[in-house]
Amino acid sequence: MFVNSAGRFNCGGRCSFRAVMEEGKPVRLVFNPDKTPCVKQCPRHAGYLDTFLSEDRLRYPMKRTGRRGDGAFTRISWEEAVGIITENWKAVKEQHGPASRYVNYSSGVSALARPDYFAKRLLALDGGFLGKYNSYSTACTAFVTPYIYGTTLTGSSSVFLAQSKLIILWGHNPAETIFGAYLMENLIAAKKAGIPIVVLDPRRNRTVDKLNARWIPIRPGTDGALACAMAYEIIRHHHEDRRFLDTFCEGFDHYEDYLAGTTDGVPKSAEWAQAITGIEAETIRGLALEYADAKPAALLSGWGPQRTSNGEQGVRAIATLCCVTGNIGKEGGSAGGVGYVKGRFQPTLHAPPNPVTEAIPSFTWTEAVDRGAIKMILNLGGNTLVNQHSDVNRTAAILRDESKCAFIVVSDLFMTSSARFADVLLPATSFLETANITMPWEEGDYLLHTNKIAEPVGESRFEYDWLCEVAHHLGLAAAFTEGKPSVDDWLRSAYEDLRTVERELPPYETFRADGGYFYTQKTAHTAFKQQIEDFAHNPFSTPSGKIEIYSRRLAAMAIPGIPPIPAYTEGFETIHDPRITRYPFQLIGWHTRRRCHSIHDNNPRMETLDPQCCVMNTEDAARYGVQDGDPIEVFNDRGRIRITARVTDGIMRGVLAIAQGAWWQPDAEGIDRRGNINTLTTLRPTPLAQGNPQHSTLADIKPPAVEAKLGGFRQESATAPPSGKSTPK
Ligand SMILES: Nc1nc2c(c(=O)[nH]1)N[C@H]1C(S)=C(S)[C@@H](COP(=O)(O)OP(=O)(O)OC[C@H]3O[C@@H](n4cnc5c(=O)[nH]c(N)nc54)[C@H](O)[C@@H]3O)O[C@H]1N2
Ligand SMILES: Nc1nc2c(c(=O)[nH]1)N[C@H]1C(S)=C(S)[C@@H](COP(=O)(O)OP(=O)(O)OC[C@H]3O[C@@H](n4cnc5c(=O)[nH]c(N)nc54)[C@H](O)[C@@H]3O)O[C@H]1N2
Ligand SMILES: [Mo]
Repeated sequence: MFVNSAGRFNCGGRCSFRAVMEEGKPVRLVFNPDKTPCVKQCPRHAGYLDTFLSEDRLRYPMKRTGRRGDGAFTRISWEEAVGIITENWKAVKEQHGPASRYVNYSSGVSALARPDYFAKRLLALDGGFLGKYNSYSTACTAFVTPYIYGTTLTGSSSVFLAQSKLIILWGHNPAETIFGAYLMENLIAAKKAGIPIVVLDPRRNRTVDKLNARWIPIRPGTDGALACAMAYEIIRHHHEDRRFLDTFCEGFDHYEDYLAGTTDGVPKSAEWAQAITGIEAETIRGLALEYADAKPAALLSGWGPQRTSNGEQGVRAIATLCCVTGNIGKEGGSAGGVGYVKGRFQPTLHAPPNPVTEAIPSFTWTEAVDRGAIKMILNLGGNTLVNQHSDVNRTAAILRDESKCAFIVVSDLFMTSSARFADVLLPATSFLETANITMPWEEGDYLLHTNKIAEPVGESRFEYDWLCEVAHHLGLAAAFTEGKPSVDDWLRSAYEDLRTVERELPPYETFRADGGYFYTQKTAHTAFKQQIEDFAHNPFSTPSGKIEIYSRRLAAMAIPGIPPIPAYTEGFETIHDPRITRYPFQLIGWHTRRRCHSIHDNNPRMETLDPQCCVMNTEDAARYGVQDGDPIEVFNDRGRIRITARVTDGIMRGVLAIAQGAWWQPDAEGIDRRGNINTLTTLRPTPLAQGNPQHSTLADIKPPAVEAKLGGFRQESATAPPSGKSTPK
């Protein structure tokens, strides 16, 4: 017996598979790399059954017994859980108003029927909730890209990489981050065809090895300086595309003055950038001219460089470099920016209007709790309540204060660090246990259907089911459900709507039975092709109708650190921060292939692929007397981590790296024993987007000798349950 189904995680891709069933249970999942090639790069799908059917699953609703965050809970019935939620839901609205209710960012259910969608739907019908904008993924780049291009759809289909003469992967690691089901396939094909590939990253990332690419290490947070210097050198050598700049760009002359040093007396030369980026001036000049002369050339940016304290400016400078070389709107070229690709129509569920118009940047919710603006949090299918947010010690302290946030609901599969901060903790069904529809990242001519292939674990329920009961108690059942008693009804209805525009789609029953649909007609899109080929009829969607190198809108905002041109501005927590004397390392993170964010951290099979560690440079390690495999402490004034050192030449001197997503497991002293990087990151937002600058973090390490005196070393294994986990009674 087989059932066709699909993964629905925020993993960079989307996989279709066939579950082999025995006695009504999935025993094996068979993937089809011809259909969703991302499975060739992704080891995580091999861990789906282990992770999601693990003994660690939450099995019944619980309520908190001890202090918030201590992790002591007692078992309750669903009826009681729904009763407590309804009571607090109403009380918070009466005492603090609807705008004090907040649904936290979450990506555990990356599909059409999302728990947070249904929660916001019910809140909107019940007077409203505090809205949010921006994500943890692309806060800086998605916010600033429209200032340049008037849209976030600046990406092109990766199939056109075959036409590139040079590919630059800028802070990009698709061998691990996937970034759409086809990208790595097309990069591998490009490499085989002899197209040179360069990777700019403080770490020698897996993509460098996978593609046998040229690695140029760059100091974290200095990408904007490199882009400025490349533009300067290209112009100085007269290799720029002047016609492109004159025709399509607004205010380039201001930027050119800045590059030449007319305004501040400092030419933004390769030598200038060498001191900032740590890259030899000759290398910078060489790369600049190589990029300018390879026509077309694709400069693809990952989102690592924009998760920094000056992330917005870096994005602007890199996009400008694409203008300087005239690579925009051309097959095999690229435009920079956030890089979302215009794709097919997707199914949607229409949200009722939120009567509350106030919204916060999603990263700043802790600040809103701290000033008393948020009194109820629904954290459904996400771990950003603690683990994936920044400065988890400060976050935990804010959450522990019950005079601030009065009520927290968490719905998850596991006792995560976020789950431990719930007042009511609900067991959710996993993707094996509920149907859904899921869409590929960016490009992809397919749509997948996740089918139910296992019975719900314990008493677990999909969030829609209990929200319907809350709706009933609020007297809003009819409006909330619109006559659709189950999630399947919502899926079918959205699918039928989609079929009116995507006419190739089969009937719903066929789509569901096949686990999705792969369109026979393939799409391929080059961003801004129309603008470049027929500008008179297709202006850019900016106020000037051109690509805005100089932005009047940003000039009017006059935000410190955000000048009107893409000048290099240094953010906070850089090597020029006075705290560098105490915390001499720049700490960055990355998205490891062993996890999807925090998912699979409790899967020991995945741990063997990429054991949680702190990567450091050989020379730095020698100075500190650290050897590969030594236990070390990584710390700053926000927190401490005990972790194993991994010593290598594959990272710049002065830089440490810890993969994001490990489960925060503080011991009695508050020292994290598992290696959650957010123990050390800051809550201070970036200047314009108010986004998460998690790669701008200063830290120091303590070598093993000091560590031994501190009382020995113990790093939690991947299998250990988080401390504080209590067996519900
Ligand atoms: N395996 C796996 N894949 C995933 C995910 C996952 O959790 N696991 N998550 C998915 C999601 S939701 C997202 S948003 C994406 C994230 O995708 P990205 O944000 O692109 O991924 P990161 O690994 O954070 O960063 C990419 C690279 O940037 C480097 N980097 C860090 N700081 C800097 C810097 O200042 N300058 C430069 N030049 N490079 C820097 C890192 O070393 C890393 O190799 O990945 C998606 N894919
Ligand atoms: N330092 C640092 N922090 C980061 C990042 C970084 O690069 N560096 N990356 C950021 C990015 S790009 C993102 S997108 C965020 C991701 O942040 P989150 O969206 O919080 O991602 P996860 O940690 O995967 O959390 C998903 C949760 O959903 C649960 N879950 C899985 N399946 C289901 C289900 O079917 N139902 C329910 N109810 N729950 C389910 C999982 O157990 C897990 O606890 O993290 C951000 N945090
Ligand atoms: Mo993300």
